[in-house]
Amino acid sequence: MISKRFPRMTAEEVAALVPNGAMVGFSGFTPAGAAKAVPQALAARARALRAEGPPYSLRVLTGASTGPDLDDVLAEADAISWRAPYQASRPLRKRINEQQCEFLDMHLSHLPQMLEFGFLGELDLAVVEAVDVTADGRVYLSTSLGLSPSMLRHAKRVVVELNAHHSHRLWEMHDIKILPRPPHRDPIPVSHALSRIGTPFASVDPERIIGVVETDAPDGCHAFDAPDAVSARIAEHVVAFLHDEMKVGRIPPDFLPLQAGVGNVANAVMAGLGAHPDVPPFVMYSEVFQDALVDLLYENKLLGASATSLTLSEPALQRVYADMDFFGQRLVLRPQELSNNPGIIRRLGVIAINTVLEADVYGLANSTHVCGTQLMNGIGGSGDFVRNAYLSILVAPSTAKEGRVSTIVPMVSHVDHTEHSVQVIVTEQGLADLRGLGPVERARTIIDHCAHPSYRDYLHRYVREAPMGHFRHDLRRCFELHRNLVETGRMLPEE
Ligand code: 0RQ
Repeated sequence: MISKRFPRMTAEEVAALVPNGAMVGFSGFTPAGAAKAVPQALAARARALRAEGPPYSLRVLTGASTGPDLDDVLAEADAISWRAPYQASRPLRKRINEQQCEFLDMHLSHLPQMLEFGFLGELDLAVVEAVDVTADGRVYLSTSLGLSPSMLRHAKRVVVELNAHHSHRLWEMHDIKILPRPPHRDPIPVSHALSRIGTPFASVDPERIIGVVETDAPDGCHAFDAPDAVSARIAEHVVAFLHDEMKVGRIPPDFLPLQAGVGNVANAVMAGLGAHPDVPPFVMYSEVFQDALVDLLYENKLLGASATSLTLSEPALQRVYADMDFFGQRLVLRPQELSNNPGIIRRLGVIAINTVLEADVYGLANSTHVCGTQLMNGIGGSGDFVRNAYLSILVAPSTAKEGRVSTIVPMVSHVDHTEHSVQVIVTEQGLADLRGLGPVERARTIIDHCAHPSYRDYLHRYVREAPMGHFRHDLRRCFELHRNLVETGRMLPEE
């Protein structure tokens, strides 16, 4: 029952209460469950104030990336001076790369604890989307949990955006627990992807709720394109590898939980695994639940999934809402500290599949910065999973920008994942199984199996001619390809 205790406010009334320089936390993990009305009103306020003269910008915290109604509008109004922990917005990215906005690129599982202990300063206001809020401060969140339970606990003031668009039965998927502070943490009793250990609602001190803003708006998550030839080929390699691993007993007959990053390749891999007749039904322990998984659940190929957000296109979300008796039991949404928890990922033996921008011939990988300087999105949850998975698989097309860029390079220009965490690299060219290989064999395997044929000679020559060492690297030439790209727009001259 939506409580009458809290005053109804307009988004503009809320925005008028937020001072320049405030730290504002918004719900949202991908566009799913993102606050929608207040960010737009804040952007309008920033524009209006700027026209009069005084500066106006905010420190913005969320669970992960958000939708166009949040990061895009605030960035376009130049209203973000500081942002964490992840973003995927073109206008915001531009401002970050032009140093108009500070960006903290963080492991998503770390964020709740950092907020708890005040590493990031005080949270002045939390604006959280929900489907219901009770007089005693129970907040029934919407399509993502992310950082919201922690923000509700720590924010000095809270505004609830009540979005009538969502199903009132979403709570059936929610499992919310905030971990006690270290050193008083017992083992987290999640022993299966679908274990439930908490409550279906988040809690807030009702005294801190200053108002409720009513909305009726979809999340606006995009549907994925049908897999292109490159994604489909990458998916084929991954699926064949996992199937072979099962045949030789390195994956048990009832399989292991899977995590797949966001994007077309991940979607294609999931569809490919689902279609393989010899891959048994499996569960997911992941971060986002996306479109391809809805059909897999109906086909009983996917037995259930743990995530922190329902990142579904509107038609897929409506299918879920129309059949909550079915989906409510098979999906568990958790706060990001638990969906991405390193201990649970290790305990369950998760197989993690994540996309990177580039990997080097030794298996270090860059997910975040083009040529070491230009932020793309951020590390997101990939580090939580890559570091702690039972099998960590990195995928990428072998080239980008119509072949002008090789994604296999002598040395990565920014390091997000080290060779210690990465077991398998896959491009459409093939799969490099790096387990048990030292640096020399790693380089040979990655170049021969993953690099595009037009870059293989260069890469082999680089390794052969580099000074001897445990790793062979030529410090004068290791970024030659990147330098060429910056200076000429391509890594190698046209043949
Ligand atoms: O450029 O946008 O101009 O077309 O990078 O590349 O191939 O479309 O791939 O959308 O899957 O994104 C790593 C960014 C891949 C993503 C990354 C250019 C390319 C294109 C995008 P355009 P694609 P995707 C958990 C998992 C980190 C977070 C993560 C990501 C654009 O997967 O952000 O894993 N990962 N989260 O042309 C120059 C290269 C390039 C390059 C690609 N080597 N050099 N440009 N591009 N490789 C989920 C969450 O945490 C929410």
